Amino acid sequence: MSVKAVLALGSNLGERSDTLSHAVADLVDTPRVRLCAVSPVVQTKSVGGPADQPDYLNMVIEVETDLGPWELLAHCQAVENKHHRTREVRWGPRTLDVDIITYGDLTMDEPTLTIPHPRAHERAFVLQPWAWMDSHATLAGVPVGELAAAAEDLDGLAPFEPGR
Ligand code: PH2
Ligand code: MG
Ligand code: MG
Repeated sequence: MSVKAVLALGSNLGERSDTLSHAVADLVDTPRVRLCAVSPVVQTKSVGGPADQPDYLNMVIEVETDLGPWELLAHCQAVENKHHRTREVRWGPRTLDVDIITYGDLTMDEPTLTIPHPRAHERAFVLQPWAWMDSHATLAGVPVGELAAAAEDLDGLAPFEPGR
């Protein structure tokens, strides 16, 4: 059985754009995770965590997978680790963050994995690229474009233009 899942990627340290491209390739470098759609990359002001962090690049992808949710989490963490992700400060700067946003229609709430992602509904850095990728997408029944328009961090988001 396979399921569609939405994954969010973020990077605010190092060669952010290269890291995101390589991470997408790594995430789908197994027959068990297949790429369905890719969002535009956006540059975003950091939300939460220590002040004065570098801006993020963020994007989302849609995949079709026959990994279970825990297997998919382990897979995302393996890709984070490959890109030298460290976990020192909560919401601190990072080379790569890969979060599971949705996994089919599954809802679950465990200490180390909550699906849908518990803050996705209020984060323009997830919702806006998602809406651009899939104009019909909904989260908890609400169009993601509507959620993006209401998100407090929407002002800090701009399409990423490499080399500018
Ligand atoms: N991720 C966080 C905390 N804050 N801010 C932006 N702009 N983009 C992120 O990906 C992000 C964040 C925790 O994962
Ligand atoms: Mg995150
Ligand atoms: Mg994360």
